[in-house]
Amino acid sequence: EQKLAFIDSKNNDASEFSLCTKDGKTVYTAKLKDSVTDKVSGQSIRAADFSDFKTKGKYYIQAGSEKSFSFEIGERIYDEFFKKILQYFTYSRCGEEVKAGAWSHPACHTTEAEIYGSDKKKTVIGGWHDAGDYGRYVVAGTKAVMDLLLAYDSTKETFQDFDILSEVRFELEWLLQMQREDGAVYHKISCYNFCRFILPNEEKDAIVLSPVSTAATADFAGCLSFAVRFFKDTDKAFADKLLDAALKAQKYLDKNSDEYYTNPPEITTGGYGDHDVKDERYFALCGLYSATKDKKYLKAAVKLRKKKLYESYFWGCVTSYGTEILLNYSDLKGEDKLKKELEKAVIARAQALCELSQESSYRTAMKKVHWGSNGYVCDEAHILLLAYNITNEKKFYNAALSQVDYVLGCNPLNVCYVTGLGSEPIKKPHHRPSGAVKKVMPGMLAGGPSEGLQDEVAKEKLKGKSPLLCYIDHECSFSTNEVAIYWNSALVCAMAKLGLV
Ligand code: G3I
Ligand code: 9MR
Ligand code: ZN
Repeated sequence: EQKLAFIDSKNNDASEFSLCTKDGKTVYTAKLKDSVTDKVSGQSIRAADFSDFKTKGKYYIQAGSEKSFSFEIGERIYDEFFKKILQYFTYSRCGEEVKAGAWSHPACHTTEAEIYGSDKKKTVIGGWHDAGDYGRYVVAGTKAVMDLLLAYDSTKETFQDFDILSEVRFELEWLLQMQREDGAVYHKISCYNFCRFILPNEEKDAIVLSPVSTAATADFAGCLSFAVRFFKDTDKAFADKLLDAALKAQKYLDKNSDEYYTNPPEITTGGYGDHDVKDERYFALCGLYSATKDKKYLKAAVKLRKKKLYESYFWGCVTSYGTEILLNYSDLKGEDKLKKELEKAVIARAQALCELSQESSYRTAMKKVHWGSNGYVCDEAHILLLAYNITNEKKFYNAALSQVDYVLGCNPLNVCYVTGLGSEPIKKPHHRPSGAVKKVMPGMLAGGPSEGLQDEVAKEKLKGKSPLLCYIDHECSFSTNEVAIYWNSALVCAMAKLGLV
């Protein structure tokens, strides 16, 4: 297994490094790799490669006068850590009492929701709160469900002591309530505005169902049709409900042109706007083909591909959920040309990511560092692992591993971006339950650096810094220090597919 550490050669002219046991005994020495300088870190970094050292134990790296945090080499070292990352979903449940230690609260958001633009109301209960806020967004929730189902399917034994299918079902039961009678899906449900840093049951403002959107309706169709396979043997009635809802959503999509979501003036919670929904429509068709084997969906999906879809798992560009469904969960007998085209597209994207990672000082696979960059690199790891699954080429696996290493500590700030874990844990995430009780909930992946400086604190404190340094552990920096269910789910998926858990 690849094992790398990173030394900033600006402050350290050592040419070699040592691996030392806790009591200071050197067990391995090697030369440092040549330095690499890139745009995102702006630093000149040398890698310490100790991949061929295999003895289990606790160690630290010494290079010149610099000493790393201690770390462990061994089997299943992430198990406890992984449980906390999964627990975040259960602790984020809306609409029911949550027993979560310091973050426990009675049921929240159980009042009827107003349907925006009408005088009607609808009761919609459940689902996970999105992130540091208490909104529930279909685009975000369906991504999180897809990541968790794909993680579960890649290493079922990993989830022996966490009932991931029940957790996912909790979100699916909520999603089913987000569908309008005509098959369209409401974009989100939230209060009209973000609340202060209070516990969710203390948010008593009116709740509103926002207008429907093509992105939400298509993500809904793709996600629910894919979920059918996980429930059809254990609860056929529920699986049928999922499929019926997905088919109804697809009928709406077939009959209606694109409806892009933007917040009406009275609603100021999160947007998840998206003005290119070809990828969502493609994802929906792939899910329905997989669930029904009806070639009309495959034909329509192939037609959409001709518009040059970009392989990605990002919340705003979900092509690869569709591609992965076709490659790994669909009957492609007699479709060799299509299969080759899909594989070629995935491998081309992964090859570019591999090269980008090799040229990056911390092996990160990103040119720009946007809001949610930590979730983004985990999504890129997912593409690399899909390519590894196709080609069995270790370079894809290693590049994916580097993305997880980066969010867990191999970064210019030497910080583990998951709350409550690592040698220097995050102290002030933008997360209302943690802020309300003044205790940080563990297991949440922070969004991480964002060069756009899109909150007041970032503007004030991070101006002029290199992109990977544009992070601040400050409760008000929502553009760098918020947490989100679909960043956690992307990390769960990458770690599971890497076989780390
Ligand atoms: O894609 C463009 C890129 O082409 C352009 O170069 C760049 C310039 O800054 O912007 C990019 O768009 C960014 C977009 O995310 C896609 O990455 C926007 O700047 C950026 O503002 C946008 O951030 C989103 C943020 O909401 C604000 O809309 C995050 O992805 C998204 O994760 C975040 O989601 C919020 C919810 O709204 C509310 N709940 C919390 C959640 C997490 O913070
Ligand atoms: O808490 C909100 C966070 O979930 C969103 O991602 C972010 C951007 O939409 O907005 C946060 O809410 C802030 C609002 O945008 C501006 N006033 C302060 C709010 C709390 O930080
Ligand atoms: Zn709630």
